[in-house]
Amino acid sequence: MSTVNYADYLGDSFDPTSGEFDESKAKQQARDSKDTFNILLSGATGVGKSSLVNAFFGEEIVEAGVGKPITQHLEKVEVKDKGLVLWDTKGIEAKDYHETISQLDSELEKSFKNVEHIKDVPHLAWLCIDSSGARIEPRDIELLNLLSKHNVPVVIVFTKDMGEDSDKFIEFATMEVNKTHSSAITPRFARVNSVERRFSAQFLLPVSGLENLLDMSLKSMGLGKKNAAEALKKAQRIRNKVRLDAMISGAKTKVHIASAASATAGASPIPGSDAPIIAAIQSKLIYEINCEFELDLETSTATTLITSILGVTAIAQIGKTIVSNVIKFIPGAGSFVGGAISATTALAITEAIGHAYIMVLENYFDEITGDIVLPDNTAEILNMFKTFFQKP
Ligand SMILES: Nc1nc2c(ncn2[C@@H]2O[C@H](COP(=O)(O)OP(=O)(O)OP(=O)(O)O)[C@@H](O)[C@H]2O)c(=O)[nH]1
Ligand SMILES: [Mg+2]
Repeated sequence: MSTVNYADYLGDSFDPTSGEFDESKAKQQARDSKDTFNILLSGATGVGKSSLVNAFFGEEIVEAGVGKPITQHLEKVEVKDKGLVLWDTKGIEAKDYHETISQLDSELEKSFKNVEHIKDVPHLAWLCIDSSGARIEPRDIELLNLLSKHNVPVVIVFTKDMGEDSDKFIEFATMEVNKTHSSAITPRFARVNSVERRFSAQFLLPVSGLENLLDMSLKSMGLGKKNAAEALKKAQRIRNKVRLDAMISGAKTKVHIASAASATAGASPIPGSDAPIIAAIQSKLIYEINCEFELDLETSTATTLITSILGVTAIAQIGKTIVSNVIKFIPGAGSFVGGAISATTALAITEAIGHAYIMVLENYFDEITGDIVLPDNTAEILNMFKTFFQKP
């Protein structure tokens, strides 16, 4: 683990001269530091791209995002809180689709060249094809070639899957793609039905294939895109246990970084100068954990929680005697010497806060919806936090 200096960690959210902490800047930093999963969506109008995205990432996704037209044929939709960026292509079904493809080509070229925005490249593409279609269109093959040229892994998604009725076309289309497609990257195939459809009182075609699409998408990204794969696990709403594990793991990484940063503050030789810095680091850490768990940072519960949690740990009160009383609850905190918080102590307290807070959030995870649902009663949350925090 590389050690982060506290000044770098806090950036412009902390003013070392006045000792002032800027909450809103820290929140913004926490939001910006969340990894994103960037997915390129392609397919003709009406093929079911939006329905798929909504079913896969949660109902409100398409409306929630802020769309920004990049070119006439490409729109980027950012859903920051979810760590999700959609690149939505438009007009691929038009007769002059070559125009669309060449615009996409130069856009991809640009994004991969721009090293300053290296995070801002598509990690995966879903190329959507309607299962009820009659043939594979040449434009789909051209798109596939284009994506392969830029090393964007592709999952071909057969949408509106009607079970056995779709078998024939999908089998044929898969063969066609494998035959015509000449590239080092082998596309993967998935079939989905993203909208429940009722044919009669007795017969309902359920939503299907989304689990398989998730597994395939994760596989397609391979080892080189670990952060993006973790972001996908957090953003998806298909396997909630996978989502929870990814949120916990992301939050733990944030805890390690913040703990290391607070150790560098604890090592400060000026007595009394370290407490406000450590409190600022811990506040930012709570924001970061909230982001990992996709909790709204602006609710009153979130604000009350932070104040109360840091109140429990007493660092925020700067009273050194209170700190020394708290130390004995913290495993491995070491001794508390001469009024200054040692590097080891600072590290141990920050770790203890982080891990206790993660356990609290895990406790409020709803396995059905995949959301963290906090009670309005912050005292209840705080009591749980205290239990975890003081547990050796
Ligand atoms: N039964 C069923 N209907 C679907 C499915 N996917 C989409 N639809 C329906 O097909 C229509 C078009 O779906 P959209 O998701 O809007 O398609 P789109 O690709 O986003 O379309 P554009 O944004 O116009 O390019 C809607 O009426 C959907 O309800 C599916 O998997 N199964
Ligand atoms: Mg759409």
